[in-house]
Amino acid sequence: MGQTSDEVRRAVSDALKEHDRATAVRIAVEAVSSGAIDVASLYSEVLVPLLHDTGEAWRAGDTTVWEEHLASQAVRSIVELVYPAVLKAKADVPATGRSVLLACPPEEAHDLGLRLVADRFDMAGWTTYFLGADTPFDEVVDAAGTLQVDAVVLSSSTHFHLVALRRHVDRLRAELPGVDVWVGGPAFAVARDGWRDDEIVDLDALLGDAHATAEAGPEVGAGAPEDARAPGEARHQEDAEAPRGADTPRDADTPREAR
Ligand code: B12
Repeated sequence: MGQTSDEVRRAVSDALKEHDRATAVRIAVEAVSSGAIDVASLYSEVLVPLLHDTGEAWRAGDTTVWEEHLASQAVRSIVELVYPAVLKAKADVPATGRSVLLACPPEEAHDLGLRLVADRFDMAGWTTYFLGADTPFDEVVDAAGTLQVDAVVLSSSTHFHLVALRRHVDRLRAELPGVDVWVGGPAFAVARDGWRDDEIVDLDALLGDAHATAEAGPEVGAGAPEDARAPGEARHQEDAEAPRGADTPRDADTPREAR
């Protein structure tokens, strides 16, 4: 009987408490390569709780900033080492035909969370471009244009960056008509108002929708409602009709060129 995710999490956490990065990484990677747990469980039941516990221990003064760095760097090694398993999971699902660029705004160093989100988009059949921490505005615009992406996803962990992020998102929308611009991350847990049109509240639903469309084929996305909507106009039309929830942004499942 393979290890449970709880047992893996405890073993990785114990190794990190001993500052033993090699053992922590080996246990996590072997749990996936042995098939005991899959990548999605490793992320949601092992790595995310482990880093949140690290943050709570730091806030409680039970762990130091250097130990937080050690833990987050060990997690980064694990994430990079299980990437082949992410690509295998991706190969097992139909491609959605959609692409997404993922980045953290300027001065935001917390990109581990977004890195996990990028893998989730990959495993749901999207083409992903991960730019990571502290990405200048103009570089996001240039990349989005050059790569012809359908969506841009920004992550923020520190709420003191949200004012700048608001301007950032509005400028991106103006510069990238027809491209979805979505946000997410821990910073929104404390400041959700004002981000209803932007925040992905339910990533499963968004990825599920795109997945359903890919499986059912183009006729689901294309056709009925779209005909009446031109890029950009769609957004305004819907605002008029009903309050817009970004849980599953409505045109998430329609490739940009089909809008
Ligand atoms: C690791 C860490 C760091 C690392 C970052 C490593 C890296 N490259 O990512 C380092 C050491 C660099 C760092 C620095 C700092 N940090 Co720090 N950091 C943390 C810590 C411990 C863990 C964060 C993490 O990786 N969590 C694990 C990931 C997987 O979870 P996550 O980020 O929540 O992401 C998940 C979801 O939110 C979601 N998600 C994330 N992004 C998105 C985007 C979308 C679109 C969607 C749908 C979902 C989504 O999916 C992820 C997986 O489930 C947190 C504590 C905590 N409780 O989280 C503090 C924390 C985030 N840091 C904090 C602070 C204050 C700082 C510093 C200012 C400290 C300092 N004085 O230097 C600096 C700021 C640097 C900067 N300019 O940004 C505070 C933020 C407080 C606030 N709300 O503003 C926290 C909460 C600690 C605390 N308890 O106060 N930090």
